[in-house]
Amino acid sequence: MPSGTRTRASRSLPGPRLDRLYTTLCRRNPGEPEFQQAAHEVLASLAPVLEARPELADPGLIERIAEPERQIIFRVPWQDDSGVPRVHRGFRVEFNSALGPYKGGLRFHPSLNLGIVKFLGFEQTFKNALTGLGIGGGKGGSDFDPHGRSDAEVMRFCQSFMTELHRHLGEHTDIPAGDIGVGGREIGYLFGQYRRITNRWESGTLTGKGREWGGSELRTQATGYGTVLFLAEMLNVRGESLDGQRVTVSGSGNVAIHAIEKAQELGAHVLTAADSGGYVLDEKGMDLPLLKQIKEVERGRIRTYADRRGTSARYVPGGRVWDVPTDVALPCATQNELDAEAATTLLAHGVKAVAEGANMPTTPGAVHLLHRAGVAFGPGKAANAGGVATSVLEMQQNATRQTWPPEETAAKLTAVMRRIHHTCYETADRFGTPGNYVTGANIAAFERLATGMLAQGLV
Ligand code: NDP
Ligand code: 2IT
Repeated sequence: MPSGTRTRASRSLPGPRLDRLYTTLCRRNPGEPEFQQAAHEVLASLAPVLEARPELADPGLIERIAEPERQIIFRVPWQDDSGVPRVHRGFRVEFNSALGPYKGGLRFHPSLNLGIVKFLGFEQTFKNALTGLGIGGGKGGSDFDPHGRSDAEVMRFCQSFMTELHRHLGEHTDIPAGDIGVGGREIGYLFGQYRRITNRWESGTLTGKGREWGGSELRTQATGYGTVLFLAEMLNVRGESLDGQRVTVSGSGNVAIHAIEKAQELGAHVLTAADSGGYVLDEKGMDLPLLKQIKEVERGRIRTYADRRGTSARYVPGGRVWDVPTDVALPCATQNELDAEAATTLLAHGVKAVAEGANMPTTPGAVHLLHRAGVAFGPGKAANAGGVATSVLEMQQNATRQTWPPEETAAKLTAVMRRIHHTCYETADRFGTPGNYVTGANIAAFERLATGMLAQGLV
């Protein structure tokens, strides 16, 4: 399991007022280290903007930004293939709707709990604000584990999950999508149940749908592609490109596979992929058709890749891809997977850039080391925003009953990633932290969110 979450006691924020806010937040959200960590990172970025724009420095405002508007927890009863009754817990945290309807993915993973959903919803709120699009933030999911379950079991689970969740959704209210453990198959079952219960073809209520029934071109690829497009922008600022660079990727799910695809398209030599069991290192570069066959078609494990690939690849059980010498690291699996020890190893090998395909995969200690060493670091709320931005393209097509061709969607995705990069870069510069995409992303998102909330009477 990922490690490296720093304890609350080891952190302090600039300024006694922010410090007090953080202390209160920890007291009111006990036992939720990921949520505390995500909130800390944002609060620690805000001092320059609160000083420069006193109209946004209302402590009540920041307190409200850190408090979800609504938290829904529900029972999900279902039956497995042997007829055994099972029960799991469902969550939807509707975090902030100042800028648009709640928008964010659903995660099915046994580790999921309320604190993790809150961290993801909080990150999503800032990510969505940063896109400049009209979407608020939310997140949800369940502690159900789809690994090893039959299609029929996954279907029954999804139907039960939606039987409760549907009453909270709507194209103007709350629009889920996928995340870990939730891909095209699950979105299909969820949408089918939503349609059955409501008797409405309300395609704008879920994104990540199949292209034949309301989905958008490129939504499946968008998060991984977008992460690499953001990375290319960061390298470009430094007079470099991806061509010929060695890249290591963690994970082998939706985000990882499409990050590998885009990185290879731009000339990179991608060396690794991983899952929770270990990683593969392929000296010849990852064979993407083989990887897709194993992970997407067969829903198999990454060790099978080494079995089938031949001598260029080996499987390292229990290992971490960050031990492999690389120019660029792309964490695309889960939170806190790249810790200070891993960052130290990456730096010893001369890493130049890290872009987060996953949400908060890099621990605060690792981010600090990378920044101090001058490595280009793209935080998830900026680098992986291409997924949710393409969800908005899907919603736009649903609202107008249109289907755009792939080139049009691709051009819009490229444009949004460039714009997000520019916003982060320019904001970091403007607030005296040049090259720091973390402060740039947090301040730019905060400015938009705070302005919207204040104008609406802080509700
Ligand atoms: P998938 O379920 O498709 O893939 C997840 C991958 O990460 C799998 O290879 C999985 O391995 C691995 N993984 C999951 N949990 C752990 C863990 N605790 N330790 C080690 N490996 C783990 O999910 P996605 O690719 O969609 O999501 C990956 C990340 O990207 C997440 O952080 C998600 O929040 C983020 N993200 C996703 C977006 C999307 O559009 N899907 C958009 C933006 C961000 P295994 O199969 O062994 O569990
Ligand atoms: O973390 C994320 O941005 C997602 N899981 C995608 C959210 C979305 O609504 O497309």
